[in-house]
Amino acid sequence: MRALRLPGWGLPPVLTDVEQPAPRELEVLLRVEAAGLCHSDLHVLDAGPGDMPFPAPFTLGHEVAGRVAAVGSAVTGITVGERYVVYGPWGCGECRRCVAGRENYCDRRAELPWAGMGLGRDGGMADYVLVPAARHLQPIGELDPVQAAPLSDAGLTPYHAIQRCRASLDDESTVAVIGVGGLGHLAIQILRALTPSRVFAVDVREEALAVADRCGAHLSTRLSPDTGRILRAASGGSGVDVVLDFAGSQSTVDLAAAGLRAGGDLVIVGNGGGHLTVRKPGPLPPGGRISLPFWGTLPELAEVIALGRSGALHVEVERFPLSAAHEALARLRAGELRGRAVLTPG
Ligand code: FEH
Ligand code: ZN
Ligand code: ZN
Repeated sequence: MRALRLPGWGLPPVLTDVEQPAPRELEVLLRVEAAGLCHSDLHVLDAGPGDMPFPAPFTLGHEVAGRVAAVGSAVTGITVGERYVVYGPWGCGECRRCVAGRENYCDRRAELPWAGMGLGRDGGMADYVLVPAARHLQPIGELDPVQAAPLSDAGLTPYHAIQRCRASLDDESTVAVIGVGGLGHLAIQILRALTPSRVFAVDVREEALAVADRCGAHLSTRLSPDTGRILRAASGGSGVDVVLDFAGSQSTVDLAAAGLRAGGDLVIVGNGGGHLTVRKPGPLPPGGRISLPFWGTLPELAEVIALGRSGALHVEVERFPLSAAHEALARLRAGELRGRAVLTPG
């Protein structure tokens, strides 16, 4: 089978032929129909030896959907030929967090030689992917796998971030979404579907702001030195109640802190490396809370897929055959993609 592999840290990815795995005991083999690209794939490709807490080589791809091709001898409840999306943050499977379906916060994460599917373990930018356990599969029914795959990361990550502050969002609340890419455009849709809050979108690209408008943002504004003032004015002078920063760069973290309302939530999702001094008094308002959410939980993936199947979420997708994976990565790196790039091996 074909697979896009990271052959070693600091080396370019290669599309190569590898042996097709056979599922044993509790494993499930999925024929991949869609594998999304993520900025984290670029972080992995740019990492040098020791930068990531897991070894190379491995096959990339942590945002995957497809049909079950075969099951191991001990698998129950999974139907060959049925379509599923894969929950990607595979944990140890035994600690209290994993047993509760919160494998994204596995208590033994530091001991594991992987961070998840396509992150130290072979992922789904390939013709087939081996899934370690049936619990990692969520049925998608009639949902297009090209829509479902991005929901397992670009959808699940903002959903999880929003769930953590959703209780405070009422019809007088305001939420700023900074970065309207693969995750940001779905964050806007999730906020509009699940909360009465007003949503303000910020990005550097005009075409991304047009996507934000299509996704239901009440205001979309281009990132500039004036953005903090614009957000504060749009929120009636108090500042915004929640900032979801999908870039996590120094400029966006600084903007987020400056535009946050007293008692507000600053949620840093992007891995852009921006940092903030947390001190009293300091750049954050009184009562300000910071969270650094990572991916999402198994139950939340089922909720996101249900939202997708209800028609409440539409993923802006650019499709590429697996053979064009390098072109897709180059377009992602150049910031030229509209929405999410999805490889379709079939
Ligand atoms: C994956 C690996 C490491 C950091 C962040 C991520 C996200 O793309 C997962 O949603
Ligand atoms: Zn990702
Ligand atoms: Zn665990």
